[in-house]
Amino acid sequence: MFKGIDYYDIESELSPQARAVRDRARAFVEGNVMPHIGEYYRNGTFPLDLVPVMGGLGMFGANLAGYGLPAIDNLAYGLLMRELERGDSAFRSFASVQGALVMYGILAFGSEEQQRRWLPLLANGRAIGCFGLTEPDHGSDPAGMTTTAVRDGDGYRLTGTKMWITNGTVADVALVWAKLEGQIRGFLVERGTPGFSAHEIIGKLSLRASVTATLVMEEAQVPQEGLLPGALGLKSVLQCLNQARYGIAWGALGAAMACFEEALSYVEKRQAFGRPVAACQLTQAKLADMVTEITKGQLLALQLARLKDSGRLRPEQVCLAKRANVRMALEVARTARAMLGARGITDACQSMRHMCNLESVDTYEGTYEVHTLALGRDLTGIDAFT
Ligand code: TGC
Ligand code: FAD
Repeated sequence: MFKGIDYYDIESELSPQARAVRDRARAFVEGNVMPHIGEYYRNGTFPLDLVPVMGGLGMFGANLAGYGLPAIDNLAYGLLMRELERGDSAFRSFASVQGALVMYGILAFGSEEQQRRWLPLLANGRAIGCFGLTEPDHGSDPAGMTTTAVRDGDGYRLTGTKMWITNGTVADVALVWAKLEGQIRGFLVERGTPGFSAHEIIGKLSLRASVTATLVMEEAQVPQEGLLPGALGLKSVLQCLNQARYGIAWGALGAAMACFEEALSYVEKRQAFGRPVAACQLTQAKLADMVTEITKGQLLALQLARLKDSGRLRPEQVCLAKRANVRMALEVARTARAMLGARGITDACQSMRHMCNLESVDTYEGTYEVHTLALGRDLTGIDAFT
């Protein structure tokens, strides 16, 4: 059973509710993810039969309130994301897209009718959502999107292509961002909508256990009720991204902790030059650095949760944590992979799988560079994006 690493006794800060959420998620990952993840990764599949199970465990939109949603605090939510990503980034990604991007978007910007219809279904995993923002030619700069919506009778016609969309081919509903009369608006596009199709992207060397797709809209016919009335402009998009980035800052810790635990356990047993590899000074230096960086990341995430729960969280603080914790996890995964020697390049170990996944996590939800520039702008007041 995964123990994790808690060098600074963060456990003592956890409420009984947070511990219960963490323990439930840990048991789910131990029982349902770990025995099969090697196979999912190799085959490039996500186990859709686990979606209602995750829904039943309250894993979707867990920190949201209303419509019977769990409304757990953000520390408990962070631990949930951490445990899921300890199994594989694909599971945290699924929960992020479903809860933090789609459900949050509907809750924050949807009509009451949209909320009543979709939130219970998405929460219990009886429906799957995806979030269509990125386009083939506009990733870091979504303001430049070319997908357009035009009014057509009582509804809209959407034309454009969205790319790299998690869950695109398995989603019942896509939250698609498009420009209507020049302004970015959000639309709920249902599976089966005339003019709308989704196509799986194959050949990924990262996040292989997650479904990634292209969404094509050729005058897709979206009824009036599909428009999210409250989503106006890029700011609404970025509000959704903040929620998901918060979860990623926590999730990355799970991947890092899994890699650390795997590397430590291996070097304690593996012999070289007649003694355990753990007895080598260079190995101990690696372990000391890994645990230091993970602990710093944990304290960062802990304070981020406190800021979010007290309503004082600024978007740039989320950028800092997403940027720092994902890059830290990537470094930890690379170091762990090296410590596992040749065995570390096979799927008998998990560190290289986490390492490959984290390359995507470093890129999506704002690349490392985008968050660097967001911080630079916050610190200097000078926009260096262009
Ligand atoms: P900019 O002028 O900076 O901002 C427009 C308006 O938004 C406000 N704002 C924010 N609001 C909330 N949260 C934030 N993080 C915000 N950042 C900015 C800003 O104050 C402004 O408001 P107002 O009232 O003045 O209008 O816009 P910009 O065009 O300069 O772009 C800023 C930039 C580059 C940081 C932004 O475009 C960006 O974040 N780009 C990265 C794109 C990205 O992250 N895409 C993610 C796609 S979804 C995904 O990857 C899912 S992965 C699956 C998974 O999660 O597992
Ligand atoms: P680009 O924006 O083309 O960037 C290319 C490189 O240029 C990057 O290194 C970037 O940092 C750098 N760069 C860009 N601008 C600057 C600058 N001003 N200064 C310095 N460097 C710069 N999107 C969705 O909408 N929904 C999803 O569900 C989703 N899921 C994804 C799942 C996976 C597995 C992946 C890999 C991506 C997913 N994405 C999703 C897309 C993701 O958000 C984008 O890949 C990301 O925003 C970067 O866009 P891009 O790939 O077009 O890179």
